[in-house]
Amino acid sequence: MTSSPRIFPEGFLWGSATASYQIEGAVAEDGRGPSIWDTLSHTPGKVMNGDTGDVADDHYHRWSADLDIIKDLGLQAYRFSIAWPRIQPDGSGAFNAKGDEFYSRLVDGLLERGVRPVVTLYHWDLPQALEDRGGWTNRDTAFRFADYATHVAGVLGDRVETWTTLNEPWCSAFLGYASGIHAPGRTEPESALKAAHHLNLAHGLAGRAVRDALGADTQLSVTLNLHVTRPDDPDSAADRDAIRQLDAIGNRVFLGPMLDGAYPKDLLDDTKSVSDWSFVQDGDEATCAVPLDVLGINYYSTSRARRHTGDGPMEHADGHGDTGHSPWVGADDIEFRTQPGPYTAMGWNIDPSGMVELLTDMSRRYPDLPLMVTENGAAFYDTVAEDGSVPDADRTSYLHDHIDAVGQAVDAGADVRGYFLWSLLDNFEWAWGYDRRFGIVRVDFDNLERTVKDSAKWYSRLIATNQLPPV
Ligand code: IFM
Repeated sequence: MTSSPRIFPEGFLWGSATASYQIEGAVAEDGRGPSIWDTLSHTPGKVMNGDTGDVADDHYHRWSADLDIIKDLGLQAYRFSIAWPRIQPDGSGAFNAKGDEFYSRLVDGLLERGVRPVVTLYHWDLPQALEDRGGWTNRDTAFRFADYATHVAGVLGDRVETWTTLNEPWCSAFLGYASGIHAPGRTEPESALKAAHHLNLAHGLAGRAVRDALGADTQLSVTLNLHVTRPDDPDSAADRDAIRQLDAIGNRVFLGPMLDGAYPKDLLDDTKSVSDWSFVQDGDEATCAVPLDVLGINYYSTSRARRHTGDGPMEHADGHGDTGHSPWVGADDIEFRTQPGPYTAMGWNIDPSGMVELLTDMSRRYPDLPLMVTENGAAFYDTVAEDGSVPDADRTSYLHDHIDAVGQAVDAGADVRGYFLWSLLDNFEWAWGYDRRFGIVRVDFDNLERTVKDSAKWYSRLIATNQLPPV
């Protein structure tokens, strides 16, 4: 029996995503200031093979040809981020007209090609000058972010409808300030909690600033990488409680203030030996809860955890890399177990059921809030065939199964409005440099030539028909 192909609702938005530091390059050009990722990537031993984003995909110069690829593939929307240090080199004070012009050209180029621009204001490239004053541990950074957001809204607001404040603040706070695998590379658990709070505050302040500047039609959003973690032994109360704790420090630390207007009490209890949270001031939580029009969700894989008992060594298979410092603040006795395969090149397990679980769960928790998958995709070690093509069947199969999972969630009642594939281009994959390729378009890092991979052709067919093609 052959089943009929999955059809997506009319108007379902199909796009792809990138981020400024991962693709732009031109880090010292046209007045851009240094960011924390410039600093970290130039610190020996912090990024695989000593890679940096100095050149990356050279998208800063090749943007027009990249937009032609977007158009040729039929993508309906393109999610990109703005480099704060390109717009405001020191993170405060003077703005840089050349930065405004670059993103203005990009937005015009998208609109000319019939592609909807979806802007993310912060995808991890904090101006280094702000980190020198404490970075996200400094409350003032949240106010500086709102000023920067107001400026960008003024520059692009006549042409951009959808505004995302932050991308994956969990990574900024906990990988940046607790495990230190991401910039600024600090390993201070209390600083991570402070950073999380100031990111929540930054979201609220900037979201309000953008809405005030652009009016009620603005589509306001934030993108979270919510963790789907399952108990090692579902019958163990201790393991189930470990999952509750990880949900608090991994998910509700942002969902609470942003969507419910308060930090969850269990989170404050779980972390009380690390911090008394006195950096949360009266009225902050209400500020964080700026009303949203859509919630962006990034999903890649699942994890499995348990309370560690006994003296044996702990596994740290949470997929975020191991620096010897845990990003899971207050959860030192929780052990992440190795998941069964198959895996992507990141070592992440392939588990589309997590996508269904996450989308349906979020829709149940926030029934009035539409969802958008703002990132999903996979890194594999691609090979180039003799004819020059890139037959990345493993990526196509991953995409097929995860997009099918999105469809299953929609069938189950989740209000999902669109899907953005990560990523358009192979790019700088943070601590893993150029070793891990997520693109549906190959970038040859010797000559920067682009090659459309087979997965992109498959995705293009899906967009053209709104039906999931077979693999
Ligand atoms: O490359 C990253 C992206 O910057 C944020 N989300 C996860 C992707 C894959 O690791």
